[in-house]
Amino acid sequence: MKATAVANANIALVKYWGKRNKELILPFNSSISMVCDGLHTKTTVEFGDYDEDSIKINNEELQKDEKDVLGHVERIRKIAGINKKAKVISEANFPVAAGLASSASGLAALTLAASKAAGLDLSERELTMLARQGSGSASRSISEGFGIWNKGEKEDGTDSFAETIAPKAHWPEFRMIACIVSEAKKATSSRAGMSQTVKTSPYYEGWLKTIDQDIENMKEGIKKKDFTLVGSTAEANALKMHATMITTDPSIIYWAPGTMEIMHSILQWREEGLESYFTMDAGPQVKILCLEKDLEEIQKRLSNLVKKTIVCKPGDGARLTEDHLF
Ligand code: 2P0
Repeated sequence: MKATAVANANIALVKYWGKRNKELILPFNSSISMVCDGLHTKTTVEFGDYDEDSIKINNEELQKDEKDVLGHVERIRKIAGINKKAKVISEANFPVAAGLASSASGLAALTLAASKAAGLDLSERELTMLARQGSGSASRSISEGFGIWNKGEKEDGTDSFAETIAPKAHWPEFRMIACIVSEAKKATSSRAGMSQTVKTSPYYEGWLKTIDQDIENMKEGIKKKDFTLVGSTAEANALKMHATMITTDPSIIYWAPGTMEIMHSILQWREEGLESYFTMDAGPQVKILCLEKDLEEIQKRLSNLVKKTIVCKPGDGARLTEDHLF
């Protein structure tokens, strides 16, 4: 009863920010993302004769369980109808809880590994719905390439699943450069932050009103490989989400001075004809969207602005491996 899974992080091009149902994790709006080759979590799960559940993430015992990782293990155990305790070891190859979607890759890998170890054989769609209940964005780390998490309409969440819009081979020239502005853990978690935004931001309704158009533009842009449409839609969408964060009471400002410096530089470079776009999540990191042909020049210019960058292409979905961590 042991299995290991690897799942990549994903970066939203149309963001998820706000839940209509917190227990089942059902979002107010659909979101679109790219699975990031190179930002991954590997997780081994074993159900056995242990006295209690134990979880180690990056060599540290799980302390603050904000995502209720143990609850997610229990959810999977119930579905499988087993009662053995779990040993879970998980390793990410990038900074955790700093706005690089570590929970997405972590919960996606845990969902696949734990369900397999528990003897379940779920379809890809079922896996996305189960991962969603661990962490919303994890639903988008199950399937490969560019994907959509459909918000669904039903109260029971059975139509709120993720699926691939375009496989990774559709647009191999697409790049995302994650600029690590700060490795400090963020002050406001995305779970608490989005709940507070829904409750208090006067702009939240305005955000929701514009999402359907963003989703349509993004789908079309990806389908046609129209980089200008994808980049400009993603950048505007990220700015709208941050406008709702900034106008939350109390205000949530995820940007650091280094974040702004990169944003301004990208705007300047575009004026000069070097096309790239920025997007930011619940943290100070800037993710730059560009095409392979411009990567070298952008990296050269970035070397004066930020010490650490990670370049990702469209990546694989979650997969099982025999290479166990214990
Ligand atoms: C996203 N984020 O679409 C957005 C953009 C952060 C900003 O999904 O409460 O960790 O576990 O469902 O998935 C982060 O939220 O939140 C997130 P929960 P999650 O990528």
